[in-house]
Amino acid sequence: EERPAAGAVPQAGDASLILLRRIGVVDPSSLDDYRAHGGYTALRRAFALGPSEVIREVTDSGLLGRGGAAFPTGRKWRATASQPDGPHYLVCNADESEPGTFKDRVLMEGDPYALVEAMTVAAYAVGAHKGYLYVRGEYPRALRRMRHAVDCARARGLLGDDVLGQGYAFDIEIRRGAGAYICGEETALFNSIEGYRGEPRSKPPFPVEKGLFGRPTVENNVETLVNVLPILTMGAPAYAAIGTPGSTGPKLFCVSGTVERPGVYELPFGATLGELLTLAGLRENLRAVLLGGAAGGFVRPDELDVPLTFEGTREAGTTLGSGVVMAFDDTVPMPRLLVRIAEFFRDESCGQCVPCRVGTVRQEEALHRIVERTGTDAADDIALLREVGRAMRDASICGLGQTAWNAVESAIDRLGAYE
Ligand code: L3W
Ligand code: SF4
Repeated sequence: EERPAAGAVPQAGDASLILLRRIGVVDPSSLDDYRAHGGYTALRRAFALGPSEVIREVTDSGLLGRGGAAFPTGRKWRATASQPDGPHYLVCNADESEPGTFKDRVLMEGDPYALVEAMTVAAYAVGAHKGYLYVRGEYPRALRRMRHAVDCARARGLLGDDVLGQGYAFDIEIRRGAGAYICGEETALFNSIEGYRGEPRSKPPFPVEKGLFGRPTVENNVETLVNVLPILTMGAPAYAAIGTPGSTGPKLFCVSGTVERPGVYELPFGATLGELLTLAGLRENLRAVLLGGAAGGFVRPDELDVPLTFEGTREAGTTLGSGVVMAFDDTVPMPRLLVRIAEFFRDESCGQCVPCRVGTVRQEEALHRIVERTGTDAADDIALLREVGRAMRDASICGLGQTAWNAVESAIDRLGAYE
């Protein structure tokens, strides 16, 4: 089996890495190699602590969800574990589809047993005996490696009726997505697993109460779960000392666009955008950086000192999202780029609610008109974009519609995209 795509992890082999430390180092097909590189020490510690103490460690670590919304993981686990009526489920969201996001692919391709172990820890903590891993359909290599890892773990008693001989039953079923961005929304993902159309449900009730098959469910992103391993092996205080008080631990950043060395980078929270881009080989004539993906926002070249934390990017008027950092130099035509983002949202809207179904079409039309008029008087269309954008943000059912205007708005207000 091949190693991860060349160049996917420019820091590969760096001993100071935490989340990426085994990537490009271990043989991703070998359970023995995983164990030889520290695998399964976290699960042993989890069994020694017991479920409630595992949740306490995760809470004390300050871990926030890495899928984009930064919800406290410990709170989510505690809320699920405290639901009296089971069965409880664990779902790992590996439907990584945000444009410019490719960190979970690298984790699954390069260190698949880490995710199997992390899912087992999470399931044990919340009392789930069944876990689903929902892998993006366009990730065939990740899917293959995860399937192999799950099968080997089961064959060696690390999944199944008696995990590690500790009397705890847990198994993982892998599901493959079929190409819809919206199935990464947590409740659309439940519908997809249950065999229904991938349409988001209204929240509340939150999945911690009524999730998969209407049962208490923890759904976490791949990177979120993988963080639980160092939290258990190094202990919550040591983990929480990494990063900033508001954003603890290490973070993966997906750097793409006009840089010399695109790829997945690991840095502690709090490094600045400029530091990250310097590592990735910033080119001259930088025009803008998109943070947080299509649902995120742009920052200007004079804002590279923004700290890469959830709170720092929020203060700067954007979002860290799932860790997308897309650089654009001045050869990239910004109005065309915005049309492309609008096309994406129009295409991926599930159509269930009017603000998003109609709003994403109107947004794309207005942006097309602006491009076709090659810059002459765009004021009316910009006013329309603001009105439609407000309606989408306020009235859409889910994050797709609520964020579909973010990047366009920031390009207009911060970059002066049509001036
Ligand atoms: C219990 C409460 N649980 C919230 C849970 C909720 C969910 C999590 C976050 O994602 C982001 C957006 C983009 N009791 C709770 C509760 N929860 N209140 O916390 O919930 P929420 O609603 O804030 O966000 P969300 O809809 O899960 C929206 C990002 O996702 N995005 C795309 C991401 C793409 C990727 C990828 O490709 N890997 O992640 C698009 O919008 O950043 O901020 O679990 O149940 N009171
Ligand atoms: Fe579907 Fe868009 Fe409504 Fe979300 S906001 S439920 S994607 S139509």
